[in-house]
Amino acid sequence: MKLFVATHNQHKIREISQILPGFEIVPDDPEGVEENAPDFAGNALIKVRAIAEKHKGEWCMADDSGLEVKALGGAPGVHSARYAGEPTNTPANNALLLKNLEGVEDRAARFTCCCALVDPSGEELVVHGHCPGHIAEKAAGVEGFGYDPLFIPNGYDKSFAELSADEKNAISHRGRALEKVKAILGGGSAGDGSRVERVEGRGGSRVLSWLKLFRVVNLPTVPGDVLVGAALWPCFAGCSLRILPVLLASLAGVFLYMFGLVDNDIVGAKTDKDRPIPDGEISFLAVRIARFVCLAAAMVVASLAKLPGLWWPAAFSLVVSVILYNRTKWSMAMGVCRGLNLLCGVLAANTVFSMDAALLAGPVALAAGIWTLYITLVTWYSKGEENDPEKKRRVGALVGGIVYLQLTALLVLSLMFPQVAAMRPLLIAGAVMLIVGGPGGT
Ligand code: ITT
Repeated sequence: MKLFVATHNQHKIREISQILPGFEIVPDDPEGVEENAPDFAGNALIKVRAIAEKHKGEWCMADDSGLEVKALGGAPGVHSARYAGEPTNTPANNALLLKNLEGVEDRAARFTCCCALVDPSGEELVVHGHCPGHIAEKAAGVEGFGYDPLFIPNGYDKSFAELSADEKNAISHRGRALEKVKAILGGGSAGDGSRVERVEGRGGSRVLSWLKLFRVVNLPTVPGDVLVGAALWPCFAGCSLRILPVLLASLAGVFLYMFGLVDNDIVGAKTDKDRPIPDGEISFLAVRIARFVCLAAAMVVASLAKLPGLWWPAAFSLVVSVILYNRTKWSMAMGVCRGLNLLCGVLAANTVFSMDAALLAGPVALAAGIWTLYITLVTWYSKGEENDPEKKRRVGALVGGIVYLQLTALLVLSLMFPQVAAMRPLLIAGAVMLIVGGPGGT
């Protein structure tokens, strides 16, 4: 497929050709246009519109990119190419950047790439890619172009100019933006469609980034595990359900899950795509603090709820399994996490140990075992889903289906055992949430 690209920058053309190998990249100089928009998207649109006029019925693209340095209030930003004045002079730009950062400790920065596309029908699309990092004290390396010798991406101790082209493209702002372009050109949408930022609908607030980090749609499945576990205890031990500690144990479970999600994104910060850390939407420091806060919040809630002593070793094992899963990606470790979640619920509802309670071991082991197996199989099956939209949809249904399984289990238990009648209002609340919000996705 032919793609006309509005640029006179040969380095960009080389990188675009490397990242989009299956496409015929045709450079076209958008002569005489003035890049005077206040943001990357505006400038990319100015450039692409200038060539789209000439290539009606074809795909056209422009890349507007630049470096944003936190301590300089986002400069050089849209002025990256001409930071030291007209005409573009890379050594002068780099020297000025180093001079402006003399004595500055916080050297955090990010590269941004905005690709504006015009499709054959004339519709305009805009996608972004970011690469967070910091500015080195001095230049290093000879690869790449522009500010590459000064920019050290997060998780690396080498500058962009010291990485090979493949290494840079795998994590760069341009690489990330062009992955989205590839999805658009390949199928008319960016994979699942959600990542296409329509020109008129470009968003992405800080709040949204945090919601994305905590995968908010998935959070409701966690208290469900705890509640099912908690419902098992009174059914078999013969006592009635203590609803408040159980609710607080569910909350502690949610915090432990949030701890796991943040830890997962920290571990995958170098390799993950379209996540708030690699996209530069949330800083490393902020997520490290968030990871600690989530763990501490779980412990505070458990202490306030005065959860029984046995809850603590189960919660500790859960944290260990989470850490293990994030670093090994063993499906079984994820299964064990969710099985332990259920066990935490059982132990939270536990008031006294008695001989009768020993009967509980069988049903609990069975429930936790089934749960561990189900989650292990779903996790194992989900591998590679990011490159397979059909599989992603099926995994979404399997994960979303978890809430229905939990509600059904709770319904059956509450109908069979009067001891858990106290659960019924929760069941109604859960059902209402499902009707209003639908099940969580992947
Ligand atoms: P066109 O407008 O013709 O595409 P340009 O070089 O003027 O070429 P921009 O207006 O988008 O492009 O300015 C981008 C500047 O940002 C570029 O000149 C570099 O100084 C810097 N830059 C962008 N991407 C970069 C990268 O991957 N590595 C190093 N510097 C980069």
